[in-house]
Amino acid sequence: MQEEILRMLRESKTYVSGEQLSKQLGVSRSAVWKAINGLRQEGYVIESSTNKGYHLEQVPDIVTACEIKNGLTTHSMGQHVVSMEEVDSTNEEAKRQGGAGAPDGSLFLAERQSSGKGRLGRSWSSLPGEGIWMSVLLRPDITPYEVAKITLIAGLAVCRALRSASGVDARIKWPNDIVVGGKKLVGILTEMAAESDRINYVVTGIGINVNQKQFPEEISAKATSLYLETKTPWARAPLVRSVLCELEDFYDRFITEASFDLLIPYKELCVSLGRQVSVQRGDQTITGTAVDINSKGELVIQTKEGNLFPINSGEVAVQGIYGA
Ligand code: BT5
Repeated sequence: MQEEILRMLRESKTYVSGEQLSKQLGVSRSAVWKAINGLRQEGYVIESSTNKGYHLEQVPDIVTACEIKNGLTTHSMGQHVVSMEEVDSTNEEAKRQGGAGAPDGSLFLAERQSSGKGRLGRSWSSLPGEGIWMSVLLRPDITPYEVAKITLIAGLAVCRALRSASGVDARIKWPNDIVVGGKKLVGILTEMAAESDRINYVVTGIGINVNQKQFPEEISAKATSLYLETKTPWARAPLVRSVLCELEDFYDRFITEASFDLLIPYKELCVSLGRQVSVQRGDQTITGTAVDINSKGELVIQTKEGNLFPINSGEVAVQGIYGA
């Protein structure tokens, strides 16, 4: 009922009377009053006047299902939303629910992650309320070898969404970190469950630093947030919607259009190309220039001897970007 009341208050520019709300929803005036108080507790500022009724003055910066779905234009991404106050990791929750049959495009969000995960067992700083900690569950009909492309799609979609929503000069560090001015704004962790050559599901976990004014000391030299880049706070729900729209657009084209070449828009935003890079392969360090991304989505490194090495995973240090 809170959702319905919120919708009616949003649609009305003036006050909506308690009577109107109770009639339309078929509930008592005191039930309306209770629901209004519930919304206030979530942070909505709702003015009430004895004669005129209720008026929505201010919407809080929260990432509840109700806020995400308000104005969401996708057909699949984010149509099923699980929003939590706290969880170990939204990727872990997506995997649990993915295993239990949650639909394609399901979105898992949390205000706080107690064990936010990076790659290779690293941790992801996920302070409450300051960032977007989200995971999208996908059920693509592709082979496990093609999942690397989903990783690229996620990076491209998030990069485009943040560029157009906030104006920051976000770029992609291959395969899917998003950086601004050499610092990390977004981390993406893609995981999958597959049996031999069949994918059960893919989980794309996206961590976006939004309103942090500072970071824990161990990452402060390499992390940045939209707030730090623009000096303004950002409402998170509209950013989530932009990410979902871009993600759906690229993902649908990837799945349905045989001629869609993801690498064209990807390379335009990829900051790794043309730079000096190095990567560890077993006990060998390959150093050279990142010259291309091939059709498998691998980063191609050319050594000074002219040898070409395609890299499909691993930690690539890019000169001029954190960690290098
Ligand atoms: C990543 O790992 O960049 C993937 C991060 C994915 C996070 C999302 S949040 C929603 C979903 N649920 C999860 O549990 N995870 C996903 P990696 O490339 O391994 O980078 C991790 C490293 O980045 C750490 O070792 C730190 O040095 C640094 N780091 C940690 N927190 C950070 C932050 N908030 N901003 C920037 N850098 C951070």
